[in-house]
Amino acid sequence: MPKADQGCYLPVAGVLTATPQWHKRSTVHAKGKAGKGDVGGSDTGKWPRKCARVVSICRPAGHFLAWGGDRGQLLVWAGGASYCGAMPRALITGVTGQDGSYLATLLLEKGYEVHGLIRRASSFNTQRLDAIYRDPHESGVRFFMHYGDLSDSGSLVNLVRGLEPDEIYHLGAQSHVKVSFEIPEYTSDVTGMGTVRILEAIRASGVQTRFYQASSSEMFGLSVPPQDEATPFHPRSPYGVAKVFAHWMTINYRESYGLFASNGILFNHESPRRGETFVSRKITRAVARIKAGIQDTIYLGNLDSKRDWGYAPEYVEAMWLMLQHDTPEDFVIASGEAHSVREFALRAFEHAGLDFERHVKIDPSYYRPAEVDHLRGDPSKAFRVLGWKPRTRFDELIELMVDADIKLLDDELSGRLVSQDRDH
Ligand code: NAP
Ligand code: G4F
Repeated sequence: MPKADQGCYLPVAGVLTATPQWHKRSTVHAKGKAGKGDVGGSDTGKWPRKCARVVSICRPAGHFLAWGGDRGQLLVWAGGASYCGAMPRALITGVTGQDGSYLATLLLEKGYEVHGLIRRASSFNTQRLDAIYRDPHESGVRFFMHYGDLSDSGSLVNLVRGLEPDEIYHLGAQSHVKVSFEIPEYTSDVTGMGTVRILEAIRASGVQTRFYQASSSEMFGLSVPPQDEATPFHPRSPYGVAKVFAHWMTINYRESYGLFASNGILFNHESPRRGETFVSRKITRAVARIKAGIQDTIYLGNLDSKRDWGYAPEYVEAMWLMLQHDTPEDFVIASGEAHSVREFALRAFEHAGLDFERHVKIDPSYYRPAEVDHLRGDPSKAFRVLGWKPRTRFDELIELMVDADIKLLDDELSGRLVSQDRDH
């Protein structure tokens, strides 16, 4: 599939000290003054830029477009007298999920052409993408969706081969821990084998791409906090076991075939787009409903487990940074703080002026056969190497989620659109 033309960038005066190899992504070092037409540029007007990544090289050799930048902005250099520009292309599995929808938005803002894998459902499953979806018949569209399934190798091979993406973000999974105890075989297939199917699609097609695997803090399970990249795994659920398998498969393809493949070991991250049956969103939705007088009680399971909670839009920035790094590596992405489910609920009720004790009841059916008691990540490596830092803290996260659910409910009520809760 030909790449969409990104338009014309004016060449920038500068020297590229490394010779990019057209068949491989390379790191180039740029030196010199920013020229006219520079869309990046530093505060001083010089190119301090350590490196940029070559994303597209046009033959004859020597003409290329490089981009990158330490603040995530698009920097463009033209090597040689002329160049052709092709925008970077990304494929996202799980694009309809919480993270996929934020990542698609981020990549579009960065100038990518974005392709998302969606699975067939009997009703629309693309609500989280409403803000970025445009009819593909219109001109200038840069976001596309393709049917496929992580259990279907053929669809994955065809997509990778047909699109030749520069970057693949593999976020698709059966991602609910409690549900994974009820459907362990399916979870292993989609969450574990799904990763192998994509890795094999990359290998079989020979497409030069960078691969991101959505690994999880759930892999640490019983390991004592704080958990970092060197902490041993001890998963406690079929989901956690499947993620450990996928994590090691990603490393294996990196070591065996030289694939640029990185694992992001992300701790819990939430947002107003979080699935309604994860505990954070279940609580903030219930708070909104209790406040509006259409619900009285919320039933929860284990209130004592502790999680390291962050804000999803910031966590997808880390995914992107990992694939812009010079080398494929694994990174823990976390806030570094842990709070109990009880603290989360107390703060959410308090923010809405409601009494936690009056409205929260325990239902043991939400307990898990094996629990992960305490997750707290140490994200020092991501701070140091990627320059990534979380910005939204625990209280702020809860407040923004409660406020968003109150607003959403107001909107639904005014349109008489209140839907039924279907919790697991
Ligand atoms: P999510 O909201 O549950 O989204 C999961 C995505 O996977 C959805 O788009 C879903 O499609 C898709 N999917 C599920 N089964 C599929 C299949 N058989 N074929 C194709 N697509 C399928 O998850 P998330 O919170 O965005 O998390 C993204 C990834 O990060 C997941 O791999 C998750 O395990 C991992 N992770 C999440 C966290 C976190 O705290 N959020 C932390 C660590 C790791 P539908 O919309 O059709 O269901
Ligand atoms: O919100 P949760 O379901 O998230 P959990 O199990 O930590 O998994 C999430 O984070 C992982 C990263 O660590 C991801 F890999 C995974 O995909 C997912 O996004 O549960 C959080 C805690 C658990 O200890 C659970 O037992 O909340 C406790 N909990 C208490 N009552 C409940 C409930 N969880 C849910 N879902 N529903 C309850 O009523």
